[in-house]
Amino acid sequence: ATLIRREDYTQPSHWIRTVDLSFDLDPAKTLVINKMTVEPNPEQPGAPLRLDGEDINLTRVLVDGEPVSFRVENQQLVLENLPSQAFGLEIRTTCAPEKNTQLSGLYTSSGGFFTQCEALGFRRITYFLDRPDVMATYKVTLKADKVRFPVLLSNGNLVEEGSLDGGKHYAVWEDPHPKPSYLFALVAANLVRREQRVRTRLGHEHLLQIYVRAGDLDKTEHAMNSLIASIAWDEHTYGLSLDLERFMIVAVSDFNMGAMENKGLNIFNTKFVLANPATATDVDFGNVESVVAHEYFHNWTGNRVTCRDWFQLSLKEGLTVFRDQQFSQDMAGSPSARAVKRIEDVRTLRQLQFPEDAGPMAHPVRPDSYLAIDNFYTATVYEKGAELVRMMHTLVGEQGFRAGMKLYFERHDGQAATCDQFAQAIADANPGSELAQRLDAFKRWYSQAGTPRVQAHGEYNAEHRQYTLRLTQTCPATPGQPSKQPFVIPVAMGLVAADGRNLELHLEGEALPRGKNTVLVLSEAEQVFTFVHVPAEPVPSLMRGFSAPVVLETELGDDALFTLLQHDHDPFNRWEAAQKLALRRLLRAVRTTGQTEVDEHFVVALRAVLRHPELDAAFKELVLTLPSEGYVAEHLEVVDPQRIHAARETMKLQLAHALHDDWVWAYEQHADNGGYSPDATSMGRRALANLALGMLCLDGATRHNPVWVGRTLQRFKDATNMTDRFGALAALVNSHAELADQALERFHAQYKDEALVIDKWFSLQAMAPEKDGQVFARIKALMQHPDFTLRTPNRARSLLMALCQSNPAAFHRADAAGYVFWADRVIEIDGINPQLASRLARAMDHWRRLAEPYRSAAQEALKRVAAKTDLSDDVREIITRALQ
Ligand code: DPP
Ligand code: ZN
Repeated sequence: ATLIRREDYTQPSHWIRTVDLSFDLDPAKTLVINKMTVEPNPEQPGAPLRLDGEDINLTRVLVDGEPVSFRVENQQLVLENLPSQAFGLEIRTTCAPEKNTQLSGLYTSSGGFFTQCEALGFRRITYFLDRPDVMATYKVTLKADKVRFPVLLSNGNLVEEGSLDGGKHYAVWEDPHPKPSYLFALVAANLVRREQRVRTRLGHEHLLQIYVRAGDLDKTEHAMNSLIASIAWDEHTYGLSLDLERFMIVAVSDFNMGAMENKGLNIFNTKFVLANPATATDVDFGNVESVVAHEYFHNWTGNRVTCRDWFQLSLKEGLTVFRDQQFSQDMAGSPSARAVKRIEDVRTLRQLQFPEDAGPMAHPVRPDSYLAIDNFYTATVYEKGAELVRMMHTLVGEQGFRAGMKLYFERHDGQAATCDQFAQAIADANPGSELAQRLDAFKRWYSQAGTPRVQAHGEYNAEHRQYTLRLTQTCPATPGQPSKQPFVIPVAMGLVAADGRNLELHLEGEALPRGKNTVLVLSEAEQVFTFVHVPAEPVPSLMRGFSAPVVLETELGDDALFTLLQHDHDPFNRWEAAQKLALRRLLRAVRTTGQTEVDEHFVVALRAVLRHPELDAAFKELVLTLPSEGYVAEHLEVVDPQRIHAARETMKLQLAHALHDDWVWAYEQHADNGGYSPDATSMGRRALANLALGMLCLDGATRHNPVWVGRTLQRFKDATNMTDRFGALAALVNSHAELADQALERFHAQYKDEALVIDKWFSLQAMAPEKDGQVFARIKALMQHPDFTLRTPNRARSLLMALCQSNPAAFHRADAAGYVFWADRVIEIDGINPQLASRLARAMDHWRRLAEPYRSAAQEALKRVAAKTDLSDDVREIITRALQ
């Protein structure tokens, strides 16, 4: 394997214009006939054609119908002395879908055929120029046994179908839109469907279909509603319409990713399609809505305009995540519900991307090199990439951004484009904007890795009624990038007076005040902003709405944070103030005694939020939830996971006790048992009720007071939807109540045929707060459970990622047993599914910052994996970087 570099990009030697693929589908041996029209690239006359192929058997190569000589080297089919004009190329291969445990290319799941081609799966189906800048139109013929595989699907439109001899049938599909090979898909399986015809604003009719296994049809309504809403939203917001007569979604239970945007035939992990109130929680409903939207939005941002090369992945992913975030905010509705969604998105970014940016896998949003591209489907490319788009949106405004998108499609529709071209289009549509003026500097966000730190220092001059705000920025070194140039950072901000007023913002030298909220642009290492006519010493509210993916190092004392928590106009910064207050106390405990002591002032402030007459329940739930152990660890030079766990558990228990009556009030006010509706308000009420119940159950279990534990068990039994039932079960499990085992058993018996619910059952046990090694022991025992398997990624993740990524106190053990377990599983899974293995491998990214004895033990485990000579490129890349 060799390192692939962005700067080495060259055009392909040939273009493939049309592809006529025919499949004779058999799980053991599938025959693929691939007839292409190929055109030499005039810029590279006479160059040999090197087609990628992996794990397939080549049986025939014809050029313009004649056999030719060829050779296969380094997983490439090499053809020389080809015609200098367009020619026909036919390639026959066979593959064994049932043996394909990697789930990349053509594979079987529950007896059906499915494909996954992004990023490099198409080469596991046929020899091809498997790169996104080679775009062709596809005609696909599928042949399969009629009884076992009654549904035959591929991209585009169905043009023909019928019966064949020997109990087989066939279908022919044509996709009129040229596409890169990674967007190819086929499905042949025994599935049922929900379908609906919709008419769009332009008056066009479309057929929407969702295919699932028999028995899951009653879980498809929410996905269908989400799809219809996505189509309407993209037309309304960006003027982008569905360009196909038919749009299909297929659910499959064995899938590496969340979902895949294949043209007209999205293939989804069941987890992100199936939802009904009885089996899915509110979080699942929200995820289905946003993933359905995400994949649908790719139809324009990804498919119509695709990526020139895989280094440009964020061109489609960052932009599409931004679009699905916007969509979900619009669906949430009220300003407060929008803020809740924003807070959740930022929490995800901080939990996943900030650590990535601070570790061995730190890479720019547009990476410079990779060994395995699958390793770069990261939080940096996706979530930080979305923040880059959001900053552009902030700098040019809503209308300006829409104009920029319009220009982007005018320029690049039908092309394979780059991140540079996207930024250029947004800037060109907004001449004179802050973005256009500083485009080159802004684009450092694409090329420089690391999370910038912004320091703010404010001074109030009472005599001149002036407030000067000094902002400075730095960015830590990352692998291969020892020093950084300043970033262009939009700082949305306001000033809040001690009495709670949000002040008018009047910058020195400007004729008019800017209102109570403005955006400063920090583009130098240090800048000073002076506000005039400031009546009293203010508390600065900076990075409102989290206006840039940076760490704001605040000098604010507790009193200032209490002021923001109580009065800031910006809900994000109210939440942030509470997080900072909690974080500060947790860090103090970790650095000193290990024990937190929550102070009355903090308790009173939290109580005020919890009992606030106007704040939404969803927002309260976020404020009252403590920062995660991982987020606390991010703020420490040396990480002792056990100390962090102890400090956080103590604080949680103290808050459970100190706010006992308030939790009772919150539970009783919000735990209504009415009909289920997945709207933002109802979801918020359930979230707060479940948080309150968890606190009451914890307090009860700890004090051996059976009242609330008993009520929780009753709630678990009586619940009329999965959110409430699972919330009660989680309360029992997380408080280590004696009744938990009985509830777990009952839950398993009740849902044993619902794979996605059983995944939750595993992960709940694997993520329980560790106590005397019980959780780790249970995870090891659960590995032997008859329902457990490493072959289905969702199931494997439900135990292994839950332990290694989400339960630091169970994973990081003084006896190193967690690391031994990790190394064994990485090696074992690498033999089955390298993409899954490399995700698990990343659990050790941060070993260097661990305190002893964890650090040495972790290093030893990494070295043991590194010593294996037959590792996949995927795992090799992660382990090598970690040890570098
Ligand atoms: N299927 C993945 C996504 O939609 C990769 N494109 O993000
Ligand atoms: Zn995507």
